Amino acid sequence: AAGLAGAPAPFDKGGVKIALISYISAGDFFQAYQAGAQAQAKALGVDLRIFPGRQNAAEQREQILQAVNLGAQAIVIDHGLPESLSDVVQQALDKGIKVVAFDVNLNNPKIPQVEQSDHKLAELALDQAIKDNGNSFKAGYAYVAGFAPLDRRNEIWDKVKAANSGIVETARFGTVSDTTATSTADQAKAVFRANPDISVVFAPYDEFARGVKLAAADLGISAKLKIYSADISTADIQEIVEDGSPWVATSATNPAVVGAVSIRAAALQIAGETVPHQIIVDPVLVTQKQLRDANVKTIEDLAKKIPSFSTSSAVTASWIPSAAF
Ligand code: SR1
Repeated sequence: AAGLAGAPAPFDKGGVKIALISYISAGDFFQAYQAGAQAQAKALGVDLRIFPGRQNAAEQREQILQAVNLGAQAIVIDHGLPESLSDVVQQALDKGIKVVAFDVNLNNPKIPQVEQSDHKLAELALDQAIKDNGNSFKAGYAYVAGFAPLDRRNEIWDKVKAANSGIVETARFGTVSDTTATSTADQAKAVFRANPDISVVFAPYDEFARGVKLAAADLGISAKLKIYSADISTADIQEIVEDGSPWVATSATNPAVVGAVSIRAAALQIAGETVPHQIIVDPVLVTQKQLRDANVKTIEDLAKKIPSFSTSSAVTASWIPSAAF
């Protein structure tokens, strides 16, 4: 494999292998995250092996062992259940393999943690919800405990409810699976039928928001509902700007940037450089009005309007070429 001119060893000679092991692969966020990781790996001349996730903890453990056996110099772990990972991750570390965690708390000082500033992400969406609806409304809340980003967003939801006694969480629902949006839609329909006074839904994962939007459309209640979410993709933008869409705001990073940052954190460690323990990619708030007013139809259009959306200064080095995506 060709080396990268001017880069430190082993990148100068090429042939570096990194494994990306996901817990979830379905959905726009995870596909864009993987595409960003792949683009950054290509720019670095890295052989990136992507192990698709199927929400299966046993399979993810097995994949970590496979990555160790195939000679990966670093492993990026994208989501997962910490309790099922710590021993196999320790085996990788013991063999000198570098590990990076994205959105899974592996609680190990040797493992840098990449996240999207989930607190800020939830704050941006909920500030907008209060701006639009005041601080007294009945809310539906889509949440599944045990996923680090959702748990961090939940901390802010709890704070907002505690600070605003008029915001009442009337129902909580949500499913994370290979059919998150449609399963969440089925749950949301039952929730809306039982609680016709819900006017706001906080759905801080785009697959949840799609499910809630689908349920509202099926029940014919889109006009009396407002959905606030996290994440963004081209398909999400189309659903947000559509006539009569109740999905009025989302706060998001560019997942491709987060993927690229994860690979850079792995590459820097392989090169023997120091990486901060916590690596944060900041989100921005995107409203339906902004998208409609600026005629934004795709992620690429959005990146042109908000240049900071396509880059992150986290974990860079002069020898690391930028990723093209
Ligand atoms: C089930 S966890 C889903 C979240 O992971 C990433 O942090 C995305 O932002 C998504 O909302």
